[in-house]
Amino acid sequence: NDEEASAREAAATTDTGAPTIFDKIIAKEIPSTIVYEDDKVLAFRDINPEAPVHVLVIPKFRDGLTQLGKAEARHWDILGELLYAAKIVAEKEGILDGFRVVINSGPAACQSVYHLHLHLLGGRQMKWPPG
Ligand code: IU
Repeated sequence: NDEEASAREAAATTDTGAPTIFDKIIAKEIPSTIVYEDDKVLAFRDINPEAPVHVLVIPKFRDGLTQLGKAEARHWDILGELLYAAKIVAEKEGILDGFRVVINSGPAACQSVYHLHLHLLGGRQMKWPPG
């Protein structure tokens, strides 16, 4: 079915370390709906939202951090910044009563863009477990 096909397609994307479309979004060469920005972090609305609020929170500097599975100790600060930015966005979006943060890391998790990003999802009742 369609869902399985898109999961396979996503899983087929590989981590080459090459620049991604998110670099163009950071550079504002591609438009996005930005909901939060500071010197280290950018948060923008997902083009294919899975919930009323679906925001991607990404580091502005990738520094080898294509996926969480490649994190090193030097990334501690940015990892904390991303999570805290998610809370700031959740507050701005009015979903502090309940929201979900997801990081897909690697093909088995269907990561499709190899620039670390955190999904902030909310605005509806979330289900558990995820697929
Ligand atoms: P994933 O965790 O790598 O699967 O998530 C990538 C997300 O990036 C996915 O939800 C896409 O809808 C989203 N996205 C986007 O918002 N803008 C884009 O130009 C592209 C993907 I390509």
